[in-house]
Amino acid sequence: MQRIITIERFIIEREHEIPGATGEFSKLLTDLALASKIVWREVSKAGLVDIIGSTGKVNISGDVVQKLDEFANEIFINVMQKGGHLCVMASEESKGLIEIPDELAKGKYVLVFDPLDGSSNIDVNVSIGSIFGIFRRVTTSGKGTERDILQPGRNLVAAGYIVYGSSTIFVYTTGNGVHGFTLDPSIGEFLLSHENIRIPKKGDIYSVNEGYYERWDENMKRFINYLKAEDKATGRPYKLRYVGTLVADFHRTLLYGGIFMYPGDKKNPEGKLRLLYEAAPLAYVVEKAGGRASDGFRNILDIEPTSLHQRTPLFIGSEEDVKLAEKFIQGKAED
Ligand code: P6P
Repeated sequence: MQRIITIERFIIEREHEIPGATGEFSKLLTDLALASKIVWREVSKAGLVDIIGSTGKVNISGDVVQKLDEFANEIFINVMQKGGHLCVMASEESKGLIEIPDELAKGKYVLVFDPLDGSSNIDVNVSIGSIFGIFRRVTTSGKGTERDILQPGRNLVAAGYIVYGSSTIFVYTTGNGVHGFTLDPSIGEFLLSHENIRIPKKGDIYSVNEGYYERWDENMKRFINYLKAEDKATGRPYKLRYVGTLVADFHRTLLYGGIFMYPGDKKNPEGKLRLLYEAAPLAYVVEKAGGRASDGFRNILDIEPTSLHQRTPLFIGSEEDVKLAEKFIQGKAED
């Protein structure tokens, strides 16, 4: 019988691998697992209680806020601020910095997160998810500031995501391998199910919203046409898979290989996805699994954020597929 390891046990056993880590870092990760279990509980019964449907409000991204969005945001803030490990947070659902209340202890870490990604899919029972990234603070004491938040993904010390789907899985890395834990609802525990995930160097699946084809520039169109062309020697045509929830499309890409894309276009030159709490944490995960993430020209992890909610084009997945996308996007590829 395979050894049953809970995420808490796994984190403690691996604590020694993180340079300078104290128990504080492990507790931060286990708090995230707790927060995601509470979100899962509401997401899994969303169809049963009057939590479905929109609040009618609009968040900073201009998306209509679903009640579950607000609930998830409040849960992550509530659970994470009490742990005493953070000096400041930032969330897709919160316009500005999320300060730690004066009466609560502050720590040396910073949390950036998207509490519920894919909220437009909530009402049709399609997988949704949460994304998080953890930095060490750069200021020395007191309340955290924007300087602590606006760090490039290269500075992350941990990142991960949760997919609330046919099963619920918590995937994270602290730089030493990428590990997945599947929730056993009967005991309310995340159990190790995917140790040391490695993304294939090349895949045969592409994931993009082709509905925007006419908005793309010629290089992007050429790349998609290249992937769809018949050529056995290079494993083409690729298959198209697109859920419409970043976390679900990314998780499939991480396990099966291939490439997920949300490019800029004529209407949205920077695309739709957010750098700080969507692209950068997933870029950190994919790189630790042997993959690559780019905005078409630069590694996502090297981009210095200048504002909390700034967007970035995103090409993420198997190293060979992302590098080929970059060649097309930069106009350097032969068809
Ligand atoms: P489109 C969900 O609303 C989201 O923010 C991401 O999870 C997803 O990848 C993207 O938007 C889908 O956007 O324009 O294809 O509907």
